[in-house]
Amino acid sequence: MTKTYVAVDIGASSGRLMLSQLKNGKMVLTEMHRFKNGFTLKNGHDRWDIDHIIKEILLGLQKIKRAGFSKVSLGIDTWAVDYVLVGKDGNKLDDPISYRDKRTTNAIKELTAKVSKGQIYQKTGIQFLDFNTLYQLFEENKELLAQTDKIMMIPDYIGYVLTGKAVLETTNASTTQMLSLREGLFDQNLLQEVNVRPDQFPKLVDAGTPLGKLKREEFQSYDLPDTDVITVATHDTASAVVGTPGIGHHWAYISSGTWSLLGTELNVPENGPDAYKENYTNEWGAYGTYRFLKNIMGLWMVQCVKRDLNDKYSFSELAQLASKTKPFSQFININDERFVNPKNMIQEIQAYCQETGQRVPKTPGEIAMAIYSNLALFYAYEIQKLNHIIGYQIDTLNIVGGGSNVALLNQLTSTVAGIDVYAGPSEATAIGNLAVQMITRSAVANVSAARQIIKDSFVIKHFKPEQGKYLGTLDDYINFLHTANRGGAI
Ligand code: LRH
Repeated sequence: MTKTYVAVDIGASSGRLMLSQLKNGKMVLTEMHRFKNGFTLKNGHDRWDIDHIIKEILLGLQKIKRAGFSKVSLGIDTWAVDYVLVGKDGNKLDDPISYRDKRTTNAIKELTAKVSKGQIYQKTGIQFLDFNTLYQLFEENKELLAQTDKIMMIPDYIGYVLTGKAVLETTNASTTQMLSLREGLFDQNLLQEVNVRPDQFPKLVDAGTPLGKLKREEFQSYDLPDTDVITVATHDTASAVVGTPGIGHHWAYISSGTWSLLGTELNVPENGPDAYKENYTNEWGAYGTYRFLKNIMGLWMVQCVKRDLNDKYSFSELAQLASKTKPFSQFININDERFVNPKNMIQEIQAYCQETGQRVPKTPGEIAMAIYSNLALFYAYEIQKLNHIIGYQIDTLNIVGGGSNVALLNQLTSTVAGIDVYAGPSEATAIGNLAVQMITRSAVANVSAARQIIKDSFVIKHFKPEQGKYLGTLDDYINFLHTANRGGAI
């Protein structure tokens, strides 16, 4: 019987259940369920509604069963760093707080007064983002932490609710900035600094470990398929990298969604002085690889603009309006902290342009173009930095994720970076999630075989640099960033 695989892939703005089967050596993908996600203010913090997410997953599984699939394999991936505190009775103590909550604004400064930044980077090789789990735990309510039996990362918690089995999957665990890069275990000193005991985490497991059966008897109000859950690369970015076709010799990727994660796959981590200076990260990838990358603000800015315009325009309408305006009309450091969670993104962008003496974008098209132009420039600058750190030239950029659908952005990126861009698949995260399940079930041999299947199964568009266009713009942008210290990354 043809095996059926389901990816539960949940991002900061939406979640989906994607169903796949291998047919004639190709991956056939069908979206079975999609739902909105987001955080809301509750008990003084921006929180995720985790019960709602789980309800949507069950509804999606019910649709799958009713579509005639009675037995499936399932993997779960979500965004990184956030966690659920689970009490001794096995229930969550509260809804998880979002990494965009303001509680960690000063945490890096406070914690690194005790353990230096250099030491933390030496130990973990993970970039400094003030929302890393390390800083969230540093700011955690101490009473709750004392009542906590287990700290579970979001996808592990979902797996736990579905199966009753608790694990800590390593691709996601590495984003805590608490694992030792060399030993692969929690760093005891860092745990002590945040008042956490090692036994408060479930046991570490690698991507591709079977977890257990869905407890159908506990969810009797739903009509559910017989489901075997596999712990995949539970960090969405790790799944996206598995799901990247890997076209080119020295290829880089951008997993382009709410965030743009730009980097390359390494077999040996790189946490020397240059990587430290540029705040590059060595997140753990599936099958012993490292995701050497940088977080770039990404389509979050467009998502906020869409929201600020009361959803009057779709993403593709915004891109279309943008394409009618002139690119590079203003320079913006899109990684400026002010864009992490502003009250109103449009006003924040306009204020930034005003303060830096630039033309203020006004229409929806101009605002969207300001974001796309500066994303492209930021990507191009990061590729230069990446080349410098790794000591060889990236020759091809694979853009995957929802952002790979924005042809305008792909073309601008290719031109200002002077590099061939391959765009797609847009569902790389779900595809990587499915690929790890297929490898675990021995239906696919390994990641390179999976990447060949991905190349054969999905539309991948090629963008070439437009010769002679926007000459000098990247240099001007870099100069802009370095004037008045505007180059500081978050
Ligand atoms: C992307 C992502 C990214 C993390 C951020 C918290 O969804 O997982 O890799 O840095 O969310």
